[in-house]
Amino acid sequence: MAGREVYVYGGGGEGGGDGERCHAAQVVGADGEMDGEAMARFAAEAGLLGRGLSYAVVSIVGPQGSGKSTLLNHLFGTSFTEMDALKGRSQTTKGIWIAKAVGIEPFTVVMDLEGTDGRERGEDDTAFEKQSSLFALAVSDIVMINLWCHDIGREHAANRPLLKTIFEVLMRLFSPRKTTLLLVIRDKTKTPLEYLAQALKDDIQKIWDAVRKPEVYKEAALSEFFNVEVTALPSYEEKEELFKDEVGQLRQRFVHSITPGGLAADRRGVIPASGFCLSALQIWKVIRENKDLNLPAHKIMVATVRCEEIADEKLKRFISDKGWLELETAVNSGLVPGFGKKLNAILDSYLSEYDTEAMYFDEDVRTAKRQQLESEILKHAYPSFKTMLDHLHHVVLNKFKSDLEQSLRSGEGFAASARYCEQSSMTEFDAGLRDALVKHADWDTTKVRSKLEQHIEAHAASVRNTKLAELKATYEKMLLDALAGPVQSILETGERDSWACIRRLYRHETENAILAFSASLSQFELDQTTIRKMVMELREHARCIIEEKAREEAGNVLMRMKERFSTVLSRDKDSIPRTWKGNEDIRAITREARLAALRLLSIMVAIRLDDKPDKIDRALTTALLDGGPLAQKRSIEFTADPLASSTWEEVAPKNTLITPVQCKSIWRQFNAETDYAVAQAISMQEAHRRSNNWLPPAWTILLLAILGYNEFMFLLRNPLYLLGLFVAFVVSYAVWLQYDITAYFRHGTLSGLLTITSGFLPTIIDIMTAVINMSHSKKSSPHPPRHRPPLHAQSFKNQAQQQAQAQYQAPGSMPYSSSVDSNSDEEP
Ligand SMILES: Nc1nc2c(ncn2[C@@H]2O[C@H](COP(=O)(O)OP(=O)(O)O)[C@@H](O)[C@H]2O)c(=O)[nH]1
Ligand SMILES: [Mg+2]
Repeated sequence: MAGREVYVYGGGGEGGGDGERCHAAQVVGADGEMDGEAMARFAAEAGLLGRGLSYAVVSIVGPQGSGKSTLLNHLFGTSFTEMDALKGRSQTTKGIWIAKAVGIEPFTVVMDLEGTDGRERGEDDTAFEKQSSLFALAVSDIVMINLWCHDIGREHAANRPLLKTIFEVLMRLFSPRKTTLLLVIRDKTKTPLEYLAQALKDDIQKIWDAVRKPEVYKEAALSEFFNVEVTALPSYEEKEELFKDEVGQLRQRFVHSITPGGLAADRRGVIPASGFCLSALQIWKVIRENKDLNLPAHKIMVATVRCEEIADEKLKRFISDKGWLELETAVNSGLVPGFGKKLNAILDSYLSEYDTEAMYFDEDVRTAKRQQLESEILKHAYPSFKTMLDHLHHVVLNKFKSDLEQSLRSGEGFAASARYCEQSSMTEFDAGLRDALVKHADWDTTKVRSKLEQHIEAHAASVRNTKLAELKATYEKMLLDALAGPVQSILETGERDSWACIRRLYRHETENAILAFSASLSQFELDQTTIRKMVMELREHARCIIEEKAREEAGNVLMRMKERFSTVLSRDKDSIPRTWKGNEDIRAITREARLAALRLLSIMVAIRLDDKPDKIDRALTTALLDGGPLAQKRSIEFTADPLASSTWEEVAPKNTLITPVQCKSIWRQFNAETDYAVAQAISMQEAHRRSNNWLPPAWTILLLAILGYNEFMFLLRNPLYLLGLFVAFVVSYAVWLQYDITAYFRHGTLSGLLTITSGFLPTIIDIMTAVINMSHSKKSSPHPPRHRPPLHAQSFKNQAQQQAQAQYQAPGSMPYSSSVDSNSDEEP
């Protein structure tokens, strides 16, 4: 259907407004289709949409050509097409027309319906007549029924089937709205109106009673559905002026028709103006499909659709709202103070717009759709809120970190600082949260909050661990400084009470450290188990330091033993180096030196931090020092060697540094490497003794002098013998110079003499050659070169080599891989 719109400017007729524009449109065409667009355009342009409930709908039904359009145009200033009086009663209006009443408050929608008597369309069109009548009843507050005065009381007048039709279709509206039926008697006669009205009302009652009604309305009174009003007008054609006059009066009844006492005051179930078009469209659709029209359900439907439309429009406008877009952008780049308030303001403005527009729709529907709108807007805003929370999380966590650092730097205790900083951070977070929250949003922030708490706690824990590690390291270092040096020194001295000293030192230093450590720990407010564990670890660490030191010293035990041995051997009690003069008891000194070395070994064999007495010292002395070859022989026979074991009886394996068998091996090596020093001492003593005895005893010299006096004098008196004596002296002196005579005689007179004799002839030849050379060339040196280095120099070199070799061998690896001569453990 091609909708046609008519714009008429009022001013024609008495009812015409002063220049107000009259909007009109044909909404149902001859094809019976409703033009929704034309309807919507009319509503928008005429300004119906914003009227809420303050608008009224008036329609008119009646026989074709009964002057309906004429009446409407005169009443409302509209311009519905009227039939040309000269052409007679032929159809003019087709379908349904709609227009705005000019100059009438409230907004009044006027509907002109196609003729309803079917004179030209025949019976087939009854359906359309019924449909349009039903439509008029469903959407109008006031339905005017046009009647010819002369038809009143006539059994077969045109109005009877019309009224019957109206009442019948009315039954198809469930719970219909209370409509005002204004019966307009046209071409009134002189019969008084009261009489006519009564006759009409009786007539209507009769028709009402005769109408087939559904069960629910069986007993229903006419007044439940209709306000019946009657009015009469003079003939427009014959008494035009009078007609206009009375129409003018009638018009006044349409002014404020919806206020109490007005023509349509009793109306019910009004659709808000913005839903009018939709409602009309839907009603027409239902009627056309010949379905029953459930007005209350229809009302809900209209409310639902309209509220949804309004809500959608608000949501769209919110999404593109300038303020919101700015807020959204700002949030992306950081924390926005007053986020919640700002968002709230924008949200509220759209919600209140919604409220205004949806005000007259069904409350339940309206509220539900409002909530939907709100939650949609909040859903749209949620990512920004989430970003805000992320910022807040970040800011607060950073604040916590810097606060904690500052507080710790200013010397506050850790636990107190962490607690205080966490509290203040969480307070700040909560404040930020309140600032960012939107009034009605049920956004769950507990997860974010607990996540922040977790992060704060994790950071605090990591700082605490670092601080604890630092503290632990400090005390460990302190213990290392306090224990390592002294322990080494005590072990080096190797006194009998070395371990007692170490124990005292260990206890004293450890207790001191633990006392201070515990005091430092108190600021962390740790639980007792943790404190106990940490203290135990520190104690254990102190123990480890000592054990490590002891192990290190045990590794050097052989070297230390040899040092100790050579110290005791080579120095006397006053630490003065010994000169082996021959009267020393080398055996006793050696034993003493070995005993000292053995004590050192016995100290090194085990860690004795537990104050348990042991017999290691005695076992070692018995087995190694006192036992000797005899004891060993016995041990082989009876396998009762106390050192033939890899554990010490009283010592736990973990505390063992040197096992008994290792001790044996070390002792063997020790002996092998110290034997030479003893042998040297002995030979030095002997040499010293001999060096003092290489001349014959004094009494022999005296005897020789007495007995050989004559021969001696004879030699001195004979010059030839004197010369011979002189030559012999010169030769002897040369030989003395050439040899270290005392060294030869150190090993006995006979061997000295033999050595000298064997070298005598070559020496004489050498001397002769030298004398000859000297006489030939005076450039020659007067002293012949020494051929051999002194004997003792070689022996020292030997000893040094042996010592160096020993130092590479740790006791742990020594016993079985030792290169010690298996015979060297025999006591010299
Ligand atoms: N007798 C009489 N004729 C009228 C009256 N009003 C209008 N008419 C005439 O009736 C004819 C049909 O009028 P119209 O308004 O087009 O009737 P509608 O078809 O019901 O809209 C026109 O020729 C009018 O001049 C009236 O009050 N009395
Ligand atoms: Mg007409």
